[in-house]
Amino acid sequence: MVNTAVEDAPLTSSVEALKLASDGLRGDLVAELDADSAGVTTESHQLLKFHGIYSQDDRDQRRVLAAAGRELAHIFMARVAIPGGALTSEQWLVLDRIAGELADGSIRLTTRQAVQFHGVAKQGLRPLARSLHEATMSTFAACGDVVRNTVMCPTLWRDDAGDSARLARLIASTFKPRTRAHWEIFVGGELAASAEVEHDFYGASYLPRKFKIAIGRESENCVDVLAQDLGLVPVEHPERGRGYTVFVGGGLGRSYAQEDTFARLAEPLAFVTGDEVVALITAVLSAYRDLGDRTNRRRARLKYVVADLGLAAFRDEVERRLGARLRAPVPVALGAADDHLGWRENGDTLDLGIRVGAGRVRDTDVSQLRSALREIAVTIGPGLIITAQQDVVLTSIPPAQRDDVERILATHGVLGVDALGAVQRQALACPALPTCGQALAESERVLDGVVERVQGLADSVGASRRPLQLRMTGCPNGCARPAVAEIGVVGRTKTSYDVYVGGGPRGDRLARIYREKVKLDDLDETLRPLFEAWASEADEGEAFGDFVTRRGLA
Ligand code: SRM
Ligand code: SF4
Repeated sequence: MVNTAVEDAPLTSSVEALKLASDGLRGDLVAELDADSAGVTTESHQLLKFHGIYSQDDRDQRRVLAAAGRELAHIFMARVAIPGGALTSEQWLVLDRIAGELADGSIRLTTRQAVQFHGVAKQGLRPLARSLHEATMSTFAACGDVVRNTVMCPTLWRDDAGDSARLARLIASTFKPRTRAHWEIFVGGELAASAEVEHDFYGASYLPRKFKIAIGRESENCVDVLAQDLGLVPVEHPERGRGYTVFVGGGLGRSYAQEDTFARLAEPLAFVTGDEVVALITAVLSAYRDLGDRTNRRRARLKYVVADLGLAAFRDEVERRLGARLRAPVPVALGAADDHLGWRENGDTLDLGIRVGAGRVRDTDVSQLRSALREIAVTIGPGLIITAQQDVVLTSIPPAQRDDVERILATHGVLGVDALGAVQRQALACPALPTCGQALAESERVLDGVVERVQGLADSVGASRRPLQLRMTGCPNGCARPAVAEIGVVGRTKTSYDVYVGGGPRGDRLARIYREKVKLDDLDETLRPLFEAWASEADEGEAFGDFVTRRGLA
């Protein structure tokens, strides 16, 4: 069957059957990639996700093509998993080349520190995978019912005696599926003589759904650690010393079509030492593998298992699988997220965080960020860390080269942090139209206008420079994490959005619905009463989300 609707199959049982019958995620992918057609079947669409690839269509062209009775404009999105978002300049240059030669000319930094390529043709998927492979990168398992890209606060790459950095890499390697299908199919490796045995924690049908892990800092929660299936925060235990408080059961997606779906913050489960983390995650995964809902993909995430069982019963389940009692978690009080922008000292060198609007690195008439980063990578060669705010931090720049970096950015029209408006500085948006098959409304493409509107509102009440978190998505799946933002603008219909307020800079509180079905043209007037009250009545330095929550305005 040719895939015309690129959404998930409504019934999991079909996806579950597909996984079981896929021969280690192989299915018919070889034949499908070899075929002349531009798209793939529904079955291959599902399997490709495990390989980090989404079959999509250009939705800007959908209506015209359908009216003309023509086939959809098939394109593919490929997501590269990058643990903790860390890349070398050499790797960045490979991504840059792929963007130019095989994709739509852009590199899309994601809210999980990964990279996406949009607009890839089917024939480009194998060359793309080979180029990545040569630079020790891959799209494999960046999507699908597996452990996704591990997110980590950028500063943990250098602080924390390297413990968390080692852990991020260990988690990424330990929880990669074992099947060699990706290398056979995309990279041109040998066909495996016999099907390999998958990890115990996956089994042949993998997980009920995706599973997300982040390592965050207590002092500043830039990764939204409570929005994860499993979050880790480095802490000091009074008797056991260094280790992690582990949180479980977070997730932000919701479905309008299913009322018993909801956003949820993760709860503290236990304290573990660094060398106990992998065993604990394995036990959590095994509980999720067996208890997660495999009949309804919309309600299949770990958060529903934890919510339905209750944390205490879930802890019992994990202990049983671990064969040991869990220690009580060390309490964590999360601090406001740092955006990691601007120049920062890093030992004898410097880091520079650069704002990337909606994570889209490309060249436009206004600014040529892609060219600028390419020139910096070639001439200076810093490390790069993608942040969970869709931005990039250039690391380990010798102080003597600071001026060179600034000159390259300025000649390419890339704004320094001081030139950014307060709303612009933190705003996030998901890709939505024209690539996302689930988008109900625009997001990334209208972000600049929405930022301008909300900044104008802040200016008009005298709150110009006060930090403010605005996050926007084209549907309630919540890919830019609006559910924990101070202001969340979430696509409801083609032309209207639900407006949430009251999340906070610490990511420790869910936003609440404020107004439904708001037109973007009315957004500033809809928010005006809250802004006026904030400007005149808030305590010194009180964040917008904290204020509207304290005053019961949300
Ligand atoms: Fe997401 C599905 C983009 C982070 C919740 N997400 C999608 C898909 C693949 C659409 C689809 O299924 O057809 C989007 C691709 C659109 C495109 O054209 O590129 C998409 N999600 C993104 C990215 C690129 C948004 C961004 O602006 O950066 C992020 C990629 C992350 C990565 O690198 O792995 C992204 N998605 C998130 C987050 C935030 C996070 O993880 O920190 C969430 C909310 C947290 C959570 O998972 O609860 C999120 N995405 C979803 C959901 C709802 C899942 C749920 O169980 O509730 C879907 C829908 C689904 O899985 O069926 C979804
Ligand atoms: Fe697509 Fe945005 Fe919805 Fe995510 S939140 S599924 S990117 S429209």
